[in-house]
Amino acid sequence: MLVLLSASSLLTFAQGDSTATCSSCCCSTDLTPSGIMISHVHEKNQWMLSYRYMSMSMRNMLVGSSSISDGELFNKNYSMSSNRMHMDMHMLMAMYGVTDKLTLMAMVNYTVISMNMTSLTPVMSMPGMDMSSDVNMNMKTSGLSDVKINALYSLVNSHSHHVLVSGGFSIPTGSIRVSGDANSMYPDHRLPYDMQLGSGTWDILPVLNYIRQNDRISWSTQISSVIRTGYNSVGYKLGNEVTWNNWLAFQWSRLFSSSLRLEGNASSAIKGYDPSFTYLTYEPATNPANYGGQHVNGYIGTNIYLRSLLNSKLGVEYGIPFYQHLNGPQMSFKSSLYASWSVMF
Ligand SMILES: [Cu+2]
Repeated sequence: MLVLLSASSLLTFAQGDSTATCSSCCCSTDLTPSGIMISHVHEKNQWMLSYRYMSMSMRNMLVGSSSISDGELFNKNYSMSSNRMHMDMHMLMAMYGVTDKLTLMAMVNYTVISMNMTSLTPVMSMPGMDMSSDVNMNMKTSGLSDVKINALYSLVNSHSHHVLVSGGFSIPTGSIRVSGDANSMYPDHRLPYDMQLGSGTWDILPVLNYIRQNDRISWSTQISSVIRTGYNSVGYKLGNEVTWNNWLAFQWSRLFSSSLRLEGNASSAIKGYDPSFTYLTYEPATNPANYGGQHVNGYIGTNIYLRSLLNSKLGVEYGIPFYQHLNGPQMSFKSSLYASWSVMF
């Protein structure tokens, strides 16, 4: 059945049907990979709903681009080391075309974060200093994260060129006061910055996006940023961020496309601090200077288009780092996975 479907779609494709569908309905032929949230506007009165799942893994600690051993960490007066961290995000998004040029978008996130930690104890029997890991601990947070609202405006929307600007806000709905439970490593004490669910500040989210669309090949470049407007009620602000995304996608048939994406990101350290950490300096994640840095990630992805099912688009994308230079000691990025499903009506 599937083979028949794709064969028939290849035939329609060969007959030049793709140009007709593209001008009338851009989302279904939008080859944008799963990890890119903002790339298109909708026609007037058109709705899009999507669910997106992101899973991100982090491993081991870096200072700059080099890994740091537990012994070196101990020499820097830290007595805790994080060896792995995992973040799952469930995102629900709605888009609505107010006019053919202006689209509004809202996104709600539910986040689950877990981190494994080891306490460092020197072992004196060895020459130099070796570390034993006698206590392993786990921290977990989950809950609603910051809600994002965006307005997308199409500057150019011709058959082959798409330029849009987007402006938005991140509303501080996610908690910045999550504490550890009674038998965790932070009993009734606030968890480190990276375990909190929100930024605690109103953040500005500008995006400039360009897509070049040919018959079967599309490519895109996008610059986006997160600008923090002030300090949160705890007393700090997360670093500002700028991200540059470039992707290239190939449409094999009306059902199926593949993509390659390169993402560069730079962010600054946390400014200010959480006063409850003043005497808790044994863990790298409680130091505001150990945040931010630069990274370049590469992604490979695929999309499946099921037009008969409410113009569905299914996408999966997987990425690994090519370069990381982190203010640290800070845990490094290991991999991320995106999966998304969107419908249009
Ligand atoms: Cu959309």
